Amino acid sequence: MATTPKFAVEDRFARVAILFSFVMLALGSLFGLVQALTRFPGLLHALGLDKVITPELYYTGLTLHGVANAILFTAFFIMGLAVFVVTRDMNINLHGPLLRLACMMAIGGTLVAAVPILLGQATVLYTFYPPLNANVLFYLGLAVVVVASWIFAAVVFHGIYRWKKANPDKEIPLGVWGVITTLVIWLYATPPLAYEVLFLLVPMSLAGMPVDVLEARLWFWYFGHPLVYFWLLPAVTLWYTLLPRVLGTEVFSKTMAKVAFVLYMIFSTPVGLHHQYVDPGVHPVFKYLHATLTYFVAVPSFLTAFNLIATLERAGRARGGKGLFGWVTALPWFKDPVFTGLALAIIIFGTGGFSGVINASFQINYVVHNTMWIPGHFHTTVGSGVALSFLTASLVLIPLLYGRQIVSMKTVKAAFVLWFVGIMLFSVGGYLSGLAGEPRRTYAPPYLNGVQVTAHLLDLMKSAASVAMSGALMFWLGGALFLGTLFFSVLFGKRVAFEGEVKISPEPGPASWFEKNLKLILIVGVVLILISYSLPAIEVYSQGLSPAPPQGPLK
Ligand code: HEM
Ligand SMILES: [Cu+2]
Repeated sequence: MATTPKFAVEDRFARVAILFSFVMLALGSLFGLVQALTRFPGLLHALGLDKVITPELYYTGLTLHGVANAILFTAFFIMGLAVFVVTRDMNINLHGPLLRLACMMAIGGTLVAAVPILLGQATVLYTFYPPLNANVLFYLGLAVVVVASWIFAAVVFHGIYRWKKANPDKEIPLGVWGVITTLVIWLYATPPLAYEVLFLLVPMSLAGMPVDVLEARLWFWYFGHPLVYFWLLPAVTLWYTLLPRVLGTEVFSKTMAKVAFVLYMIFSTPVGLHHQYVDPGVHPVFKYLHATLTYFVAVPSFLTAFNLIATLERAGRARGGKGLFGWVTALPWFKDPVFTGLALAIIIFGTGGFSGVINASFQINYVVHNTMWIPGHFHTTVGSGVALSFLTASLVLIPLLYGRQIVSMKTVKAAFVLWFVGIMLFSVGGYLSGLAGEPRRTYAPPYLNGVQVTAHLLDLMKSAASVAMSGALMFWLGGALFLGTLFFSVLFGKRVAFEGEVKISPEPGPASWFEKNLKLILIVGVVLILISYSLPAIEVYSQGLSPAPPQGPLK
């Protein structure tokens, strides 16, 4: 089935990982629908679902939604994509048995973690904040997935290292730069998470050991922020490589792209305290340090925006676009679905990026924290900028990896439109209802149970929430249509065969400053992490911990 017999093992890994990731997305998104419906009591009643969608189902579903969509869908797709990019761009084989081991461990760990979630014994949402307590299988399952990801990273780095030894004077292809950046960030981010899970959460779950909330949150968010760049960078890699490919051009500036990757690598990790502005017990000076570093990490995103827009302008002009904006209309907006999907994902991500800069502000964060503003923000970033880019890439990957054609591009385009309009309504509605005070992660928001909020705010909240949730239903429908088409294509699509090589990245030139100084870049990253996290860690540990006993999630 694989396109190139040379990559039989690697392609099998990619096929399994990518298909599994879509199953996770389908499962997780099913509960996105449940969450949206809980905020439409009238509709629930009309559909006779008000007895079915209980608070228990809402919170269990919200846990599954976050874990399956944000952690598992992304991680599995990223592993499949990384293997595809590295094998094709470097023309190398990876260590087959270890790759298989990583795959089996990751899937096994996922299934183990899924059992307690589905049984309602791990309703701790995807941040699994203690003292909320889950069945130990939840923590152990996720720990196995993390160990599998380390084995995976070792396999990929080993392959890249071998290639580099054989080609010391050659530039690392741009797509592989994306893979390296993604995995480096993951390796920077995960050790403290492993510490939290193994030394705090597992003992809490097994032996009822109390856990200090602030200590656990510090290490969770140390991991949690770079996690968002772990999601984003593969999408950025697709924007730098696949987008120009479908337009028949190259990225405007390879050097600027590498600068962006390096800045992401250095600045993604030392910023996690921007999720903890409202947490007491961390000195505001450290929060300001992380806030400042957060603004630095916006720089590579702006570089990416400039680079991509310049690439698009060049492609539009090459197609005959004239004048100031003629190149925009010259682009193949609805002609080439791969272009459509990636371009819409980038536009949606752009809007999410701006709300991210708002979240990062120390003061404004106090207003939006834990309101529906936040789901508005992250469904435009990971929930669309990333998810939609991955789905779009699968239009290319499914024929190449599964040897099947996509059954209907019309359905794909309809799905994109539903998604785009839906997500815009969802995010704008979410921003407004959030500003009016609508809480997130809450079964019964104030407008549903008659809590007194200033009347005009309540009105705003109500109407904005219904806009948001109509958008959620719409983009859920787009996602379902898209995933349905993909599953159908993998199973029943017309068979296609490919001849010849597939390259993801532009032709590499001679080794540049970036290749020669990768070690230095990695060291700078570690030093920044040490500076930004040793100070809050010293504070948290020196002021004395106050462990709290474990709590059931639903009492
Ligand atoms: C496909 C359609 C989707 C719908 C209808 C949907 C809907 C929702 C809604 C309404 C919430 C807020 C729940 C609440 O606070 O009451 C939510 C939370 C969330 N969503 Fe989605 N979503 C979808 C897709 C996605 C995707 C693709 C991702 C990530 C890749 C994602 C990640 C998350 C996360 C991480 C949360 C927060 C969970 C938590 O607070 O623990 N969602 N979603
Ligand atoms: Cu963050």
